[in-house]
Amino acid sequence: MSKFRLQGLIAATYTPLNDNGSVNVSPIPAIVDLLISQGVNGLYVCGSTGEGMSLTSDERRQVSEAYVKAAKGRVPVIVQVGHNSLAESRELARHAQEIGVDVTSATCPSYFKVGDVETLINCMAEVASGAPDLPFYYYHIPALTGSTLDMVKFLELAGERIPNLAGLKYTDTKLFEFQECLELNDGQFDVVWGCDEMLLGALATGSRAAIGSTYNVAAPLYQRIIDAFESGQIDEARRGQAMSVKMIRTINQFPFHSAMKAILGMQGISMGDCRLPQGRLTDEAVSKLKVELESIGFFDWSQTTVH
Ligand code: MN9
Repeated sequence: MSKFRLQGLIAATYTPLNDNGSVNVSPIPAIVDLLISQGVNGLYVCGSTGEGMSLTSDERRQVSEAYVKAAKGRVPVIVQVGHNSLAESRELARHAQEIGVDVTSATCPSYFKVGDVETLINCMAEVASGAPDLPFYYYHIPALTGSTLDMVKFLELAGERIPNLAGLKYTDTKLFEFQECLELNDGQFDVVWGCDEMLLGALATGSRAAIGSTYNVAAPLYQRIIDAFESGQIDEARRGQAMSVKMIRTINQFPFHSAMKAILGMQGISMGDCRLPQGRLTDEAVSKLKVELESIGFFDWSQTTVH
């Protein structure tokens, strides 16, 4: 595969739902315009953030189509197609390629755990072959899949077996492993950082792109961290990262993505609740979240005003 590279901040997008829990694609064009106006450089659709695993395959196709249409080629759209059924996953990848998605990505099966690198390669080869013309990123998220395999070994061996393997979405906190993956074979692979609260550490380690949920609500804060880091203002970058850590600690008191959807609501985008098993926040919890976010100045620094 040619050296495909993602760049900058990529929002792991949310899936808007109606009050009755059905998918509501109507706000997606406004969501995409807002994200782009806030400096977001790409969209990662139907991942953990987008509740991909809680949607039916038809809904996943519907949501992917809506994001591709809304992006209008302005930023790359990456669709997450992981599934416990590899046949279903491959079919979602095929659909993604058909509708003009730019990149596919997938978690590994997680009900039956993937116990060795060879098996992981066999699984991902099957999925990636559904969209052979698109770059493919394995979505490494051991906290959710339970698959804690060595990613350096995976890349070393998978590069030969998966022709369209571009790299990883790396959602773990092992900066040393992230660095090794980035530097493997003179930078053969694109390795995208997935832990928003450690973005600065990832930048110091060589990260060029990051995919995350909190870029939906505070992209300008993260852009300031990147700008400060790139211009050598490390104290300023650290101050920005500390604000992100505080924000995420505040949100983490609640079921995380349910709280994030409530925050998007406070910012003017009606997202509905999360599906079970994540569910909704009580009205009391939403009020508490708002008060605590106000107390850290979140609404002053999280977004830039667009005229
Ligand atoms: O994939 C996200 N991970 C999950 C990215 O949703 C499990 C992250 O962006 C986190 O939400 C974020 C906050 O912990 O780092």
